[in-house]
Amino acid sequence: MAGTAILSGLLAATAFAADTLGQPTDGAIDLQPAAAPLKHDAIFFHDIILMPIITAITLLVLALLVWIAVRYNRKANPVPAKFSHNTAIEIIWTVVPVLILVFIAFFSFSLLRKYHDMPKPDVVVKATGFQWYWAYDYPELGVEGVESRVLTEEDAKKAGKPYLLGADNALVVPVGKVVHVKVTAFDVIHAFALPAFGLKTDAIPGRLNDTWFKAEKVGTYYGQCSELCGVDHAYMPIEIKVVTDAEFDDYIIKAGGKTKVMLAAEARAAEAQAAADAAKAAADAEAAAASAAVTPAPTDAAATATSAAAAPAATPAAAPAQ
Ligand SMILES: [Cu+2]
Repeated sequence: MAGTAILSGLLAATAFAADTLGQPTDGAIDLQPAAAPLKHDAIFFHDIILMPIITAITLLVLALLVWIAVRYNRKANPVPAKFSHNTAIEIIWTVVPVLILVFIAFFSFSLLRKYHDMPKPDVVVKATGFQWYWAYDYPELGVEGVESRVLTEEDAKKAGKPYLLGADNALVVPVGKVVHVKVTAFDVIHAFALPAFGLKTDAIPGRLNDTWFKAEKVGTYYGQCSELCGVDHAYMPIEIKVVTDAEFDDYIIKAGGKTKVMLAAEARAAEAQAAADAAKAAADAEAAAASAAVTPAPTDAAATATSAAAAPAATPAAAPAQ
């Protein structure tokens, strides 16, 4: 009875705790709701593949324990059987777990493949872990060293952000675009993790790890450093702000960078300039060749005459000096 009451109480609590997208919810159980493809796949793997298997095995073992305790206790079964070993049952309890593991491995490896088989990126960001904050770069867009630090409890309250999850500068990315995150660290090992996107990648000094996500909804999403990295490990949150394309372009320009459109226009202009330069050089060369054909070149005889005429004049001038 008490168990049922606790269970129904728990269910009621979870039913009332409407999950907030992108951050943990008080009183909720289960995984944070997904806001990116990898997380949907991870939730499928957890809820549809793993949980039923875990539940079935737990119930089977519990049933076996109860059956043995009831049927074969000293009172119910005063004369125990003397046999040992049973080939058939030993084969079964070896083969069945192997089959279960192979079944799990099939889904597990296909999920792992999705993490590593990254679609072509629209935006590349680099996240560097420091003791104890994150720094973000947009290497292709010319924005570097955006430092992201934890907000004090008071500032977080003012900004309406959860304390220990809210940061002063968020990592800003566009919605519905494939974002590659190059993860590394400056000093010790950190980890770049964000539950709603299904991200968790070690940030290792001297190494560049890759992960990716495609945020499905505009909003603010929170994660934390997830590798014990020192005394302020709990104070280096990860805040990702997902915005529209136009807002993202604004952000990049304000941060001193150039948008993809600007870079493409610059590349086109540089190409046009190079083509114009090449055309001008070709025209110049052609004009030079044409003028060379019209003006007769000095003949060898004329050159000899000139030098012969100059030579006697030079000799007497040089003579008095000797
Ligand atoms: Cu850390």
